[in-house]
Amino acid sequence: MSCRWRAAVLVVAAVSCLVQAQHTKLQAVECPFPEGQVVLSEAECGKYSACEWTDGRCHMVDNAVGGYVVQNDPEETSRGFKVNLRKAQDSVTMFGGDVTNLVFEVIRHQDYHVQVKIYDADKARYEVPVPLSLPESPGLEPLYNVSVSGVGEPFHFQITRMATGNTVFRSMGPLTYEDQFIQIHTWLMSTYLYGFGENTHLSFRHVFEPRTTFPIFARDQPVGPDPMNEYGHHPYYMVMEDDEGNSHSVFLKNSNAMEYSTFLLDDGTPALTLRTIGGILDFHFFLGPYPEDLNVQYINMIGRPVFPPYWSLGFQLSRYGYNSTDAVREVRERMKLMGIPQDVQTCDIDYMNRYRDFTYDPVNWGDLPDLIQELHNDNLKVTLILDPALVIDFDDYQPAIRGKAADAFIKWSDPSLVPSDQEPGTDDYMVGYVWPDTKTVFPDFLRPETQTWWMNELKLFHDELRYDAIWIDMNEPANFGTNLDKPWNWPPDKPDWSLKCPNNAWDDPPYPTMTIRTGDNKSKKISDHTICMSAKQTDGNQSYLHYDVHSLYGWSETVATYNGLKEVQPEKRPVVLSRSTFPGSGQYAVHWLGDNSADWTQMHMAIIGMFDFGMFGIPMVGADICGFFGEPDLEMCMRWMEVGSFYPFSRNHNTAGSADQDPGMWPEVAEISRYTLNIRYQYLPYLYTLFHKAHMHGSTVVRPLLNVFPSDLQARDVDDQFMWGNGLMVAPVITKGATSRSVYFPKGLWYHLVHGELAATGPSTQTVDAPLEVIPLFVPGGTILPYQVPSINTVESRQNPFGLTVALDELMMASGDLFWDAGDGQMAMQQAYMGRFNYDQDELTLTVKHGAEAVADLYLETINIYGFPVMPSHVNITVNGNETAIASWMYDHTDRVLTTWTEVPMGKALNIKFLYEATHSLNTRH
Ligand code: MIG
Repeated sequence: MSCRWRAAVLVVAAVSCLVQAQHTKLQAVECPFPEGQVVLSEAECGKYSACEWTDGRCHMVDNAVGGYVVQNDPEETSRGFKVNLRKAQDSVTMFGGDVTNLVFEVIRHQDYHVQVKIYDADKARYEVPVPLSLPESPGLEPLYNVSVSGVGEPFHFQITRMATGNTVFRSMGPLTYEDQFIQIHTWLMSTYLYGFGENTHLSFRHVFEPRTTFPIFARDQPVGPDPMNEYGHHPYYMVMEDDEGNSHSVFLKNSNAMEYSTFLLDDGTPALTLRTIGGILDFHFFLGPYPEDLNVQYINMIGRPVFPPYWSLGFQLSRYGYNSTDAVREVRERMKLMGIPQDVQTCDIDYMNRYRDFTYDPVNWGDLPDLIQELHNDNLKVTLILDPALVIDFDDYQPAIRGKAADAFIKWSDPSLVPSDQEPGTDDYMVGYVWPDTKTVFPDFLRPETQTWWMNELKLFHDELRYDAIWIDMNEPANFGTNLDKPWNWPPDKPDWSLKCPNNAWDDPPYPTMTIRTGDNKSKKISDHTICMSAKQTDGNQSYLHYDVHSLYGWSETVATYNGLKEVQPEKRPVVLSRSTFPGSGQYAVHWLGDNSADWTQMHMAIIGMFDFGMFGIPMVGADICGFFGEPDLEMCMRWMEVGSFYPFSRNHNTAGSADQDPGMWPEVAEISRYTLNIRYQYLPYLYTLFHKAHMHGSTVVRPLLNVFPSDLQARDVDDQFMWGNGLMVAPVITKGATSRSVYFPKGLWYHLVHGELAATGPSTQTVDAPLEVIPLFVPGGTILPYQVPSINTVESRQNPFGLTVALDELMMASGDLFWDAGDGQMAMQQAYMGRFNYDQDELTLTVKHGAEAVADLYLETINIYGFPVMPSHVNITVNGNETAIASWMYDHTDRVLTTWTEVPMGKALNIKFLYEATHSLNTRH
């Protein structure tokens, strides 16, 4: 008898195998405790009726006792089915507030996408107000089965991949569903688990042994090696199920504070626990089948990434604590003197007047408008930072005055909570303290009025300072000293004060999650370093507790800022750099990985962070090159500039008070940075094409090897090498003192990018030379990378001749494409250029799909063919069918690289034939 209940067809099936599953020993499903993950005493365990002490361990009671019972046969709905669940035993609880009646609902979307919601049958609970793109009607041939236990049985559900029978989700043990504690466990098909964030992962692939728990909750938390919750909130993971590479991914649409634990059951089966302290269980399952398909499927639902303007792919320089316009000028001169490419100059909070948003320091930054003009004249763009918190000066500070008029700020959820010492004029706003010397309020960006006010402030500010991009920091939101005597930077001449959160269910939830005991959490509260959970926010229709929408703060500020920038410069693509993100943020924002340190491990973690954010739909990402905190030595900064030259978001940034670390500081670093950034700038046309694809289709830009080679088991553990698309592999040295490194080459031919000699035939692992000045870069056979002669900035490089790097595979074939447009402005597809390059045997063709005008003045001049077997006797070029003159060619016998120089328009169909002596065979490769 089948134990599967297929969602697509309403059949109520028996559940024999599901019942069986209930009897599996579940000692490993430990009870969570507010005190910590490990409960050592029986007495402690005994406080919770949902837990029991057996074999020296505290674990969840059996599903039949602690879970829910299925009440009825599945009821068909337009898109799936529903069943009602009831708590098995009312007295069994973790923290109380158990929801008695639940609905388990399956909603079919695409064939590869099914949603499962578990919610309170009697009362609406908070649901995340972030929109998703869902299809109007479901697919007809789902790749999945969803089955649920039968009437009267303990509730349990399972999703399988029909083609293989692989498990996608298989709930295990009791479901716990309390007002402020929801927990579900699942068996996993393998330990090839990736994703979840924003966290500090030491490896891309997750660890199961020992049991590993990470919190998720937006938090101003510098990067470090412990499992910590960082700035963003991304409950999204992927599992690779089998050797073929079949994979699924799961999004839990929930914005409350969460945790996930990975562990092995006693029999070695991998398992996952998900916990959240509010909202509902709202899962989206994707069936791929391959990792890159999953990204595309998920990202199309949450929103495809913003298309960055071309200039933002150039190198960016920043630091906290330039402290004057002259310091910026000095650094800029250094960059020019050293000939290091740069496109963006960033100013951090020190440009502001007393850290007030929308102002600038009249003394040290008094000529900031001139500096911006100088930088613009120099073909650079300027990014300015803004913090969300605004000073409570409602007498003299216009942005706050206008904000108050718009009633733009976050309030206490109840007037009785407003502290008695509240400053006059602050009404029932929640008042905190961040950078400015006066207390602050926090805009509620969910409110339409706040969005309008913010837009207007951005406009007025732009009238004064012609910024090109806005960096929104501190938007977790960060508040200093919450619950402590006073903030660390509190003015010493004032009596101690800090934002103190009340003692109530929201600010002291029964299970505050691991966020309170990891990282820098001094008050051991969920509100530590942020505002109180008892704040109230509203979107005009509905009000929300900050407890629920805390992790949406950055997202909401991002949307407001993006829309504001569209108003400020309608003819430009908005560039918003946000620290806090939520699923969907990628439609509006780019991201950097936050406050890291000058540390070799963190150089590695940054690659993992880029992989994670690729999964989260925010491909324009990078870490602070050379480290934010701490001071790198020459070697570290050189290695970091090498790898950072290949971050999509490539920015060197530094904290206040530490020594300058811009690449011009050391002549050696300057020289190597010039060299590696020139390679970046050379291949920017390729990177830009990848970003266009990400924007149009939801594909990733930086890829882990497993996305490109999903059935290669070895590739699944590689997280110290990364790819740009499928066509370029970066294998940086991120180890102190190393002068070589081991590189894993998946199947196929791999050439050294720069000189074109064959590096490896994969699959193989090779030790590659990498003295201090070398970053190993490879191009796989089969690829054509479009490039442009690099220059000191993208304004110049975009005028330069094009070239092609053609890397032949074993069959003498290769292909690639190029997207090209004005590089900024609203993308007009009919005007944009799309060229397709194809190499087959001895013939290279360029097909112009559309937009020849966009490349009107651009020429293809150089073609480098890697793996070319013999010296050609003749090279014949036709452009649009007419023969044209060939300038010259050169063949390097040792490297087997053929280079031809010509000058043909990029906008016209092109065909190049390479003719050989008949005696030469094409199969001379070894
Ligand atoms: O509390 O604006 O992550 O990049 O330089 C520090 C000053 C505030 C944190 C950001 C960092 C930025 C810094 N900011």
